[in-house]
Amino acid sequence: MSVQVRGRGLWVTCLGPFALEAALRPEVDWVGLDLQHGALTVDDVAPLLRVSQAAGTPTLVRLPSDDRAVLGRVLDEGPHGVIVPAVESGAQASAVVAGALPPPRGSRSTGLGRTALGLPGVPTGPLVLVMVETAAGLRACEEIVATEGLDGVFVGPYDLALSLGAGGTTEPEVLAAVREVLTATRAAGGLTGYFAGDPGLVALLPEVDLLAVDSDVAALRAGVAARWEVTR
Ligand code: 3PY
Ligand code: MG
Repeated sequence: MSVQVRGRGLWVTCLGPFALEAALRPEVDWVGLDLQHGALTVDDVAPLLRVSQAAGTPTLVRLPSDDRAVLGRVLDEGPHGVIVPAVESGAQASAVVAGALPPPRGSRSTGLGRTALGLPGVPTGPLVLVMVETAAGLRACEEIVATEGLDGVFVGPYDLALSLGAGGTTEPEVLAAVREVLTATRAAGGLTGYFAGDPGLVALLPEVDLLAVDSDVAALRAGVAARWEVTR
């Protein structure tokens, strides 16, 4: 069973299961568990998936790197998809797909994990997404989006801005680069997405399939600030 994951997502970097349960309001369409930055580790994935899957909220996991051992471990837990950071060539994207899919499409090993239990709400056909977020990834964008078996591309505007030597994500050069990746991805039939973290950025970019609105930490701080402001 592969799944539809679309809409506005919450990027989770530090929440435990109870806090995630509290954060999963109806307007949160999907969750991104971030294993690259923040406080989560691979051991946090299964307890957090239990919460999000009980709530019926599709959940993607952003991996720390393209390490296929970690990729396999995370996929065994049954997320709705994975996002592999900083992919810079078609060959690297193909290797990610091969590591994510079992034979005959790939070479991922099988074993007893949550996916093997046939649990309701646990997908067996996860999405495979890669991130374009460097100048090299941008140059290789056409070959990356053409990768057989790849479901889409998620843009990292913050790393992309750093890699392009730009002052911030809303600089014209960065916006043009993000638009270029989104356009190429859509033309290849893939899912498009990016991490926003700034409503100003969302206003300047086209609509995408997967919009990571902001992180749990940012939402927590904004919530505290708003509550304290009204009692000033
Ligand atoms: C980036 O913008 O570089 C990201 O990876 C967002 O998560
Ligand atoms: Mg990044």
